[in-house]
Amino acid sequence: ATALPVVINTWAFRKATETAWRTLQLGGSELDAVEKGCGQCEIDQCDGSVGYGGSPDESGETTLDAMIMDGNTMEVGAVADLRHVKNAIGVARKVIEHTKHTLLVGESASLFAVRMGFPYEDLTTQRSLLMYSRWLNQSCQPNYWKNVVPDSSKSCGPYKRLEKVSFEEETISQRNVHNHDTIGMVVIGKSGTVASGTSTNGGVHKIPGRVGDSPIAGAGSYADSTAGGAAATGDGDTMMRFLPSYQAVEYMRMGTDPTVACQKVISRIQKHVPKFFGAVICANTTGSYGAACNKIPGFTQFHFMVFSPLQSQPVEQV
Ligand code: SD4
Repeated sequence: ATALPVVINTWAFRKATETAWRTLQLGGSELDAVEKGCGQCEIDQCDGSVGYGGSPDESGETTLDAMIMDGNTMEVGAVADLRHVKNAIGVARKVIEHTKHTLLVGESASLFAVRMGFPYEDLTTQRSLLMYSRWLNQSCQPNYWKNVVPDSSKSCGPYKRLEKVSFEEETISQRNVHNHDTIGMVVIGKSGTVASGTSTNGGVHKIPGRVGDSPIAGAGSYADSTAGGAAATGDGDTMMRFLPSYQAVEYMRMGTDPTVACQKVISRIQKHVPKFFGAVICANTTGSYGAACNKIPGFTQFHFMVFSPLQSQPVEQV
C-alpha cells in the first residue's frame, strides 16, 4: 500500500474531504480537488464559519476570504473581503488562471468574479441577520477593538480612540473559540504534486475591511511540491504574523516529521501569545501527515480529516 494520494483538512468537515477525494478518483488534478473540497464547505456553510450566511461583520455583512496554491508552479490565487459572491475559492482559482495577480480584495474582487461568470448575490441569511440583530440589541461586544471607548451610550460604538493606551494581554474570548473554523486543505497526488487552499468567512462581528490569515500565502496555507503542504485555522489576526503554514513546510523540507513540524510552529506562536486559538495541519510528499493545536480552555482537542489509501477512519484528533 502507498500513502499517496492524501487529502487532509482542518476540522471534521467530512463531506469536503470526500469531495476532494472523489475529485482525484475521477481524474481531477490536485488543484481541482482542493477547489471542489473547500467549495463543498462553502455550499454546506460548514460550521457557519465557511461560506455565505455566517460571521456577520459590524455592519451585518458576510465577507469571504479564500486562497488556492499550486505547489508545482508556486502560483497563488486569493480573494479577501470578497462580497456578494458565494464561491470564494472558485474565484481564487480564476485569479490563478486568468490574471498575473495573486490577491484581489473587496468589491473589486466581486466585480472580477462577475466578469468570470459568478453570480452576484446577497450573502445574508436569516441566521446571519439574527446573529447581527442579537449582537446589536443585546451584548454588542466590540470583539476586535482595543484602546477605545464607546462614543455614545451604546457599547457597540461608534468608538473613540483612547489617548492613553494601556497594554492588554491577549485573552481568549468567545470570538476565537468554535465560531471561527476555516477549512484549510492540503492535497498531495500520487506523483507527489502538492496543492493547498482555504476558505472562511472570518471572525464574527469583525471590523469591516478586516482580512484574516486564510487568503495569505504562507499563513492560511502553503504548498510546495518539493517539500509538502500545510494549512492553518484559528485566530488569524494573531496567526498571520507568524506565517505558520510556510514554516511548517520549511520544517518538513529540513526532514522534520510532520507532527513535530506542526508542534514547533504552534509553540513558536505560543511563546508570544500564550492563549492564542489555533491549529495547523501538514503533510509531506511521502504522504506522512501531522497536526497540532494550542491547547487552551475550551479547546483541548482538534479534529481534522485525512483520506488516503491507508486510511479507514477519516476523523483524527490531537
Ligand atoms: C480567520 N483563520 O479569519 C480564520 C478563521 C479560522 O478557525 O480559521 N477559524 O481568522
